[in-house]
Amino acid sequence: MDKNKANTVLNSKLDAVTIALKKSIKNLDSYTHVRGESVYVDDINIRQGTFHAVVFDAPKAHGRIKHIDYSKAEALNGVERIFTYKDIPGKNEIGGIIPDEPLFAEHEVHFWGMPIALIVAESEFIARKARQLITIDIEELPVITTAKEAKAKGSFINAPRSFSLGDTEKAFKNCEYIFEGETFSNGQEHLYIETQGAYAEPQENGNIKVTSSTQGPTSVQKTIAQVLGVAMHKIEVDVTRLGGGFGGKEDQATPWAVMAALASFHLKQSVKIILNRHDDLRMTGKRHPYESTYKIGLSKDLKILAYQTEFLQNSGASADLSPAIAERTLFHATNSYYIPNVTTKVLSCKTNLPTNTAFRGFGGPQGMFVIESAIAKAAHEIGVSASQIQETNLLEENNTFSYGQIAKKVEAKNSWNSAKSIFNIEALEREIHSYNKTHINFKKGLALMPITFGISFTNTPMNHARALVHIYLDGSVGISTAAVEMGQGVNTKMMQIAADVFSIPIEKIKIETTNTTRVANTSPSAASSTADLNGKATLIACNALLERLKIVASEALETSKESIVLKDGFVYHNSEKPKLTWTDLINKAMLNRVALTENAHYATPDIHFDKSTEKGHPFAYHVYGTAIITTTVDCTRGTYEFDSVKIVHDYGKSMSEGIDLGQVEGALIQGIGWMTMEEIAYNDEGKLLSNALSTYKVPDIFSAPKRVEVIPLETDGHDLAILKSKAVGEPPLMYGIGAYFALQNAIKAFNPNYDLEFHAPMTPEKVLMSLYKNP
Ligand code: LUZ
Ligand code: MOS
Repeated sequence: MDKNKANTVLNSKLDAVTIALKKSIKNLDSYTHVRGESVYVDDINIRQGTFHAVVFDAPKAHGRIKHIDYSKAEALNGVERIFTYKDIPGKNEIGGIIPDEPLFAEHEVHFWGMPIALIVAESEFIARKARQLITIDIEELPVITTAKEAKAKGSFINAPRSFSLGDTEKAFKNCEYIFEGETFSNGQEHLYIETQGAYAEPQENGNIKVTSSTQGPTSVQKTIAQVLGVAMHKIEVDVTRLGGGFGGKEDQATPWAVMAALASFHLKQSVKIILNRHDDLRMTGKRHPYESTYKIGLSKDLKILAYQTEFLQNSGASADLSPAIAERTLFHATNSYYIPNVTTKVLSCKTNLPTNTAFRGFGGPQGMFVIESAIAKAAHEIGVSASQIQETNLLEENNTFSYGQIAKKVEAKNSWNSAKSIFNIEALEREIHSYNKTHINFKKGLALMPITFGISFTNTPMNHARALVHIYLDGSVGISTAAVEMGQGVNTKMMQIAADVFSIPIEKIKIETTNTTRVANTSPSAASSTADLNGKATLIACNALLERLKIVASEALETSKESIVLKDGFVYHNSEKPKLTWTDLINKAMLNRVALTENAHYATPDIHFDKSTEKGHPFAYHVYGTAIITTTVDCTRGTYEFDSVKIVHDYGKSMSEGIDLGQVEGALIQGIGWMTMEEIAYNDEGKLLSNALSTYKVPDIFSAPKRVEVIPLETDGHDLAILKSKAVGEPPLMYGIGAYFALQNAIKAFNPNYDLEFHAPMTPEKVLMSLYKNP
């Protein structure tokens, strides 16, 4: 190579290094996405002879199975076999927290869409045809679709939970104002673009490899082993990436993978199952709808002295993650506010809906909607703006949360005040005021939405991760962790970490698939904690390798380890011109028989929680922020637009600004969708009516706010966040809650008789009714 060319190559490499460490890096998956080369489960090259499977599910929400006739379906040409609970060699049980969920219904069905059998055929088309030939006779039983009904009938998943702080009863006696009310927030469909699916391939000795679109490879592995009655080491689960998860694949990717594995186990053939959109919508659970009651008490100067709630969680037919989600509702019941006297209670109500599950925020948003409703109600009745009450009660340093954690490095007021000043709230309010004065058929509304979200799995034992890092002979690096890439950019963050530690171009780093044989016993990619947990493990592994390599370099250069610096692909000794490149160093290490592989474990320090007292320190840290949302309502039609959302968000010190901004924007719009337009509907028989994208509206670019501005809050981050870059996956979803209250304020500007209702989503239909409602 001539010198010029070498220099060009060197320069381009240095550029790459700089870009890796610059925070402006793109999600590196976007290149294959754009080229259509990213591989999802349905894109895997399948083996010859692979069978295709379709699920036969309950056509009623509750009943006893009297008879099922599979004979016509079995006789169809191309149908290989139909599997039911009778074919399960191990346990017909897939519940993760509580063992209350069969893989296949045995004698009763508990929701419309509950899996009963798996039809395996030469093609998906034939399997679907066969499904139509199955007849079933069900003796119907009473159907419960709402949490309230379930409560009335004593139908629960588990025992209620309750958090308390101070003395709520006594505090209410000292309140100037007390308000009580009811709220409802509906469920939400995950609508991951890639539907649920899995591909199982038999290996020698009865081992099975399963490729799954799951956030939790270990739960898939564990559950397959349990259902098949085999050891976990016989099951290998591999995940390349997901086309979205949003919590919908934290637990509910499991049944399909188990079914594929079960069929593969019996047939000794590969089996693939991909739910089509209709099947996915009907068979899988969603965000939990909540029916809640609140009582809020304030002093004359608007301090919230007491707050009491009862949350009724509509858990659906079985537990799944409902108990953990219920818990997070309690953790976030007071959002960004300090309330000295709190009593919150949550009941997980068992109904005949598909088992509801994790969804971005994990019960937190449901809890936060209730306190924001209570504040809006109080403000309306007292005749002040909600923001006055919000501002008066924002968390401060060393305040105690109802669960005993002392708030530290609190940014609630900082983000609130920053948002107000950066975005000139007075001017905004004046603008809206004068607009509303001069317009009759259009009204604008504004709301502020502060957020405080705790980072860590609330179940302390889940907060751990491992990373396996190999440096290959040529200096390239391969990293395996438990992190599942689902569009959130976690792989890019892992690459940045390694590129940063080794100071080599990001192109030298590869993130391997998430695989249970390389990284075992993992927690799911969830709780916004994936980059923190897996990133910390990666950091520890890379640093250990770096220390080892520095010794190799110091020996080669005959100097002390401390004077060695690896920078931009070179080994520097003091400030001398480098004699060794990164690759030379790796070669030297190899010749010296130094291990170029490291396996590291990370467990979040300092966290704990005692369920017997409901007190502890469950979160590594909190994420804060404040959004200002403005809307314009067309008061003739009830339709609306969001003019702007202006956010000051606490990223800590973002390590990947582009990726994190993408997370904030996506979460915000998902939150607005939940609060304003996504309306899940079941009929009284428990049949899903919003069963297609024609009847279930998700936000598109036209319903996105006209303007979204996100300003990073100036802070120094947190040591328990990866490279001080705080978790960003879930918290910004809750900015969307402000959309509900902005709409409500616009309605109030039009209809002075409007008596506030807290019943989300605030669809255009509901807006229209509210505009013309007289109590
Ligand atoms: N999943 C989980 C989560 O198992 N525990 C959690 O605390 C959690 N939080 C948010 C999202 N998923
Ligand atoms: Mo989750 S709601 O899978 O972080």
